[in-house]
Amino acid sequence: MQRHTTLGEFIIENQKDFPYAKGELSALLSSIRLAGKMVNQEINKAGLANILGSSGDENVQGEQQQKLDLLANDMFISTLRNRGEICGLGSEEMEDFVEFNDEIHKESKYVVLIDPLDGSSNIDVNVSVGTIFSIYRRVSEPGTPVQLEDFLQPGNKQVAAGYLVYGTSTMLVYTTGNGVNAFTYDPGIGSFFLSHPKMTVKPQGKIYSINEGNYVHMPEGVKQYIKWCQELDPATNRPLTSRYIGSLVADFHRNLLKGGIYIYPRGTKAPNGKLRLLYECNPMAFLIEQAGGKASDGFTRILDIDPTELHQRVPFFCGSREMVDKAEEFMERFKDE
Ligand code: AHM
Ligand code: MG
Repeated sequence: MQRHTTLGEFIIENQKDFPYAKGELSALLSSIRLAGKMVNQEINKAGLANILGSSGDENVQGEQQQKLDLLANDMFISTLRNRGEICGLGSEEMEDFVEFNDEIHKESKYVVLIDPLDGSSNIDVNVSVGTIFSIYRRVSEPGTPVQLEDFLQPGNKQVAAGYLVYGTSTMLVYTTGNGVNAFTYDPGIGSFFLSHPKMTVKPQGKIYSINEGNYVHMPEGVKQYIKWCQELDPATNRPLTSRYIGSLVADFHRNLLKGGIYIYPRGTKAPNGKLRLLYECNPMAFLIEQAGGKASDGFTRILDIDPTELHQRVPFFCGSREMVDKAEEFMERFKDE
């Protein structure tokens, strides 16, 4: 019988990649796995459990919060609070970061940033959603209260990042800076198994993913890039294919597997686009670079941006390297229009 590696085994086996770590990062990844399983269970029965729909509240960014947004947020916070690996957490669903200051968190070295339920407008229609996470070592002294500066670190300082995609199957995909590995959940057994080791993204794919409903508000460089995608590719005699789910995790996951580019540009009404740097773009940028791809804001590498706010937004171009290069070429050429 073929031997399948579980996520738990994989995390332990790879602990040696962190010469300074004493197992806290491994334990933290295990806690994220646990919270992900709990969220997965809720999502699977969402249509039955009266947890679909809006909660009636808005988050700090003025977006409607879905009941499941809040449930997922609570599950991640309580799971991570119950264990001692982190000293604080920032989330899309909360204006300020939370500090974990009980005895067990006193010496914790890590902070987490999450989007607990990305693409949540897709839940009610049974379309894939996800959870995105990003992990940093704190820069302030352990034993003192966690600070905003612990969260406002550039993406190139992430020690790990990943996502769960709750799709036709549930998967956990993560990197600790040593390649990207993906694990598929077997609900019968209750474990994630390594299904996609050492993932790489094609340098050039056939898919472009962008909300074209925003076309008239897009920068000229993006409009011109879309036109370029729609021209016939001499190799295939077809234009590129447009695919847009509206869940970043699901669009990213498909493009990672098949090759493609995801773009959420700035618009006339959204000068920095929609996506948030710290818990959406940075983790995805870390993953795509680890898979051999590229992520930028159209001009600058995402991972080199110095954040100034917890919920900072940034235009996002992410995916196959040559496709992002080409999109940047158009951005540069039309930057004054
Ligand atoms: P969310 O975190 O509130 O769900 O918002 C982020 C989502 C992304 O998953 C997705 O790519 C994007 O918003 C879709 O936005 P739009 O509907 O404007 O295309
Ligand atoms: Mg999101």
